[in-house]
Amino acid sequence: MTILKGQTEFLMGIDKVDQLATWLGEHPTAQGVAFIGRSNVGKSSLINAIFGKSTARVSKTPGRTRQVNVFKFFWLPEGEKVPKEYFLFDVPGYGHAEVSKEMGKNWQLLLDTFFKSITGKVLLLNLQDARHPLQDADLQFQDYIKHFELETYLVFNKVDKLKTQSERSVLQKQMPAIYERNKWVKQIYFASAEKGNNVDKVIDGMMTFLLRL
Ligand SMILES: Nc1nc2c(ncn2[C@@H]2O[C@H](COP(=O)(O)OP(=O)(O)OP(=O)(O)O)[C@@H](O)[C@H]2O)c(=O)[nH]1
Ligand SMILES: [Mg+2]
Repeated sequence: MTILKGQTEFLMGIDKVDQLATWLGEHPTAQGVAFIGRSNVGKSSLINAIFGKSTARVSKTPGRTRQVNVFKFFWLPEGEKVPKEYFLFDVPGYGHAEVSKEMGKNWQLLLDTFFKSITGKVLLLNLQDARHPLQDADLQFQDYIKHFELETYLVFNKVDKLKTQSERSVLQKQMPAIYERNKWVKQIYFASAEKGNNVDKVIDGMMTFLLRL
């Protein structure tokens, strides 16, 4: 069971609500995965770790790409000869303090359009920063996204940045609250897109979801 790395294809970046609605209307049965999370949390990095180097652009300037990026990826289930085709969505998230009100409104409409139309056939991978779990923007996003009843996995990324014992124990202490607050999500991972920790586990989780479709 493998994702055919290096064969993931960028299709388009969509920043207009009409265009997104049209695309979704033309792909009513789109299956796949969507990555969403605060700007700079490591969505593109995790996508690259899973789908092959330089699939998505990794930026050091947060919040530049305010569009839903659509990719196509291929996956060869065990025992099959022909790869299956799925969609991958890189959705640069919420928490851009610096954007204008107008841009913010358009963005909210894009998100509404997207989450309303993707069916139970798209798995949501919500990334958060392992150093700062349960931030306001993340909690607000979760309160919003819960209502769409999409299957959601939570990935706490950048665990490699927890270098000292005391940094790690801060996270340990928050564990009960993290699990309590996130009872509604299907899986919780602690990973590093950069160093590779638990990326294989995230891939396994994705596969389990796709196999069930
Ligand atoms: N140490 C460490 N750095 C990471 C990790 N994941 C991402 N980064 C770094 O964090 C920065 C942002 O990563 P991106 O993958 O561009 O983040 P993004 O969520 O796609 O950001 P936007 O596209 O702006 O929403 C880059 O400098 C990455 O190298 C990680 O697991 N560990
Ligand atoms: Mg990105």
